[in-house]
Amino acid sequence: MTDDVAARATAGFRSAYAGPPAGRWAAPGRANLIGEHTDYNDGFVLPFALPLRTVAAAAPQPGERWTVWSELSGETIAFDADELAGPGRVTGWGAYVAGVVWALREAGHAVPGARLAIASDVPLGSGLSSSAALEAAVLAALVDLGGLDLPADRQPRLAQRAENGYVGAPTGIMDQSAVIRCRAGHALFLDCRDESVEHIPFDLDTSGLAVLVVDSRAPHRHADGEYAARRRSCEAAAGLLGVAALRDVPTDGLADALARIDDAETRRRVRHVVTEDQRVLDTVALLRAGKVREIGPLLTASHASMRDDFEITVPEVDTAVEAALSAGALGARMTGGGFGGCVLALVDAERADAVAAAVTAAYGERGFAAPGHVTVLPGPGATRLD
Ligand code: GAF
Repeated sequence: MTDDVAARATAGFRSAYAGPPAGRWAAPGRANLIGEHTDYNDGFVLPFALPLRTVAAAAPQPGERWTVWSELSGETIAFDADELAGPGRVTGWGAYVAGVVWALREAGHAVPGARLAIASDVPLGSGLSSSAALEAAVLAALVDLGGLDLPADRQPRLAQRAENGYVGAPTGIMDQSAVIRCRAGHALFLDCRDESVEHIPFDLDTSGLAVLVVDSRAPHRHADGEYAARRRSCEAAAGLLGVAALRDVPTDGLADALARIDDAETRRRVRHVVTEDQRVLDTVALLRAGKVREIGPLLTASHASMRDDFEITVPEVDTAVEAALSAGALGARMTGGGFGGCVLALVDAERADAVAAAVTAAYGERGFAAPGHVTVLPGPGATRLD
C-alpha cells in the first residue's frame, strides 16, 4: 500500500474491478476555526479545509447499479435503484454513498450507474468531517460522470440532504459547505441562512503561525443524541422568542431575550449561540484586517462558551485546551460537534512541538489515552484530480 491516498484509490479500483478508473475526485476533511452549533441556527461559521483528503476513483457502469470498494473495510458493497426506495437499506459507511445517490435521484437527477473505490486520510470519528468528505468526493464523481446540472454552490445542500434524509443525522450545512467550497489559504465565512460565502485570507505561514490540531481520542459519548437535543433546544428557544432562528437575536438584544426565558439551561444554550455568532463576526473582522494573532482570545472564549453554556465538551478536550494555553498557544478551542473530537490551537509555528508535548504530558497526568496531533494549513475544497 502506498502512502498517497489518490494512488491507493486507483490501486483499490484496479484490484476490485480489473481495469482503470475514468477519473479521481478528492474532498478534504475540515476544521472549524470558529462558529460552533451556529449553522442550524441560520448563523455564521468559519471553517477551513484540511490537507487530509478522501479520494473516490470512479467509472461508469451500465444500469442503475452502484458498486463501492473502500479501503476502510476492504469490502465491496453494491446496491441498485430498488434498495434506494428509502433510508435504512444500506448501512455503515455505505449509507453515505447510497445517501448521495438517493438524494440526487430525489432531486430529479439521472444518476449514472458507477463503480467506485474510496481511500481516505481523514480520520474517522475525530470530528473532522470524514462523512462530509466521503459524500462530497462521491457527489463530485457522480456529477461529472453523469454530466449532471449541479454546480458546486448547490452541492452542499444535496450532500446535507443525504446525511439528514438517508443517514439520519440532523446536521447543519457547515461541513458539506466547507469540504466543497473552501479554498486553499482561506477560511470560508459562510452565512448559513442564505449560503452566501466570502473567502477570508487565513495566512498562517507569513504570520509565522500554525494551527495545531489535537485529536482528543475521547470516545464519543452519546454524541448523536446530545447533538439532536441541542438542536431541539435551540429551535424551541427561537419559537419562544418569536424569531425564525436564534441568528435573529441581536447581540445587543441578548439580555432582553434571556430575561424572557424561564429555564436556566435554555438561557445558556441561547447565550452560546448568540455570542458565538458575534465571535465569528469579530474573528472575520480581525482576519480581514490581517490581525491573525489577535483572534486567539476569541477562540478561547468560544471554547469556554461551549464548555459552560452549550455543555458539549468533555474532560479530554478541556484538558487539551488548558494545556495548550498554558504552553503558550494564542488561543485554543474544541472544533466540531463536540463530546470528543479534536481541539485546534493557534500557535507560533516554532512553539507547535512544545505545545503538542505539553498536551501529551497533561494527558499522561490525567491518565487519558495519548492524543494525536498534526499541524495544518488551510487546503483546497473538493476537486477533480484527473
Ligand atoms: C457537526 C455538524 F455536522 C455541523 O452541521 C455543525 O452543526 C457542527 O457539528 C457544530 O458546529 O459537525
